[in-house]
Amino acid sequence: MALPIQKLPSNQLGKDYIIGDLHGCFSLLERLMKEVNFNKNQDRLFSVGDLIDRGPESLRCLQLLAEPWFYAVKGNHEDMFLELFMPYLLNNKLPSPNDFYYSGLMDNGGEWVKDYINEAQQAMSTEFDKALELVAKMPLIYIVGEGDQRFHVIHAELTKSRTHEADNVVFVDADIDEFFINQALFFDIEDRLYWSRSLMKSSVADFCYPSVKKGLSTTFCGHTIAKIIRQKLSHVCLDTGAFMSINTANDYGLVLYDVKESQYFTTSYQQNTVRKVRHPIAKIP
Ligand SMILES: [Mn+2]
Repeated sequence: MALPIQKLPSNQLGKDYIIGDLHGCFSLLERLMKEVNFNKNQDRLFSVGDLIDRGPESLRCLQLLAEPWFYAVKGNHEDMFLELFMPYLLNNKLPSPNDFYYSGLMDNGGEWVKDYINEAQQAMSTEFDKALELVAKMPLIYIVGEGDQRFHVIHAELTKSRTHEADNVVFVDADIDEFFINQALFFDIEDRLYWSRSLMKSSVADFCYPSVKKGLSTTFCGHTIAKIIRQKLSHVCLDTGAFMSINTANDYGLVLYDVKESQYFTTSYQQNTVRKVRHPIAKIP
């Protein structure tokens, strides 16, 4: 059983990169990794989760979980995926359209799983089985490094409630250290870790949340799509809508953030080039 909250030392040898929601957009990731000359022997690639659904190569993205340099937290899409496939994982019972979680996954871009059903054998394909086991081991939070090097990787938000109270609205490092010791989150905290948009979504948030929360290290996240990276209460949202760029010529795309150099690389299905943008993260002085 893999631990839900995991700690890693800072990377002394190479670089740490973080990618926004992949949603099956494997070829965009490949392009970005090539551009930065990603070194599989010393660099690390963190993902804010949502590897699957909506884009063209969901299973290929899940296969990244087998790589020793790849670290992804569970997104709400992996959570929905696991809820549907848990009976299969435990008892080899294939999901059926009558299952409680079935339409949830299908309505959210999960039709790709049907390609891997082997009806004759009443089983999923071997490659799917392998990926499913890896998803079941994904953690919810990565705590990386210490002191002013420290950062977190989560899917959505570490919010204390669903409200928009400007004060005391997010957890801080000390709380997260306690989560680590307990290796557990209350159900509602876990739910908001997957689903919350309190900080990133609302226009309300634009005027009431400063970019930094005292006591909370930089917390990379995804889940809420916008055309730009946003920072609120130390949460840095990297979801710039990779899959949205398949059908729209707008400025959506996949972002790969380089922690050490404070810059990001971005590309989309509408362009063959990679753009590099300097983007320092605001910190408490
Ligand atoms: Mn997402």
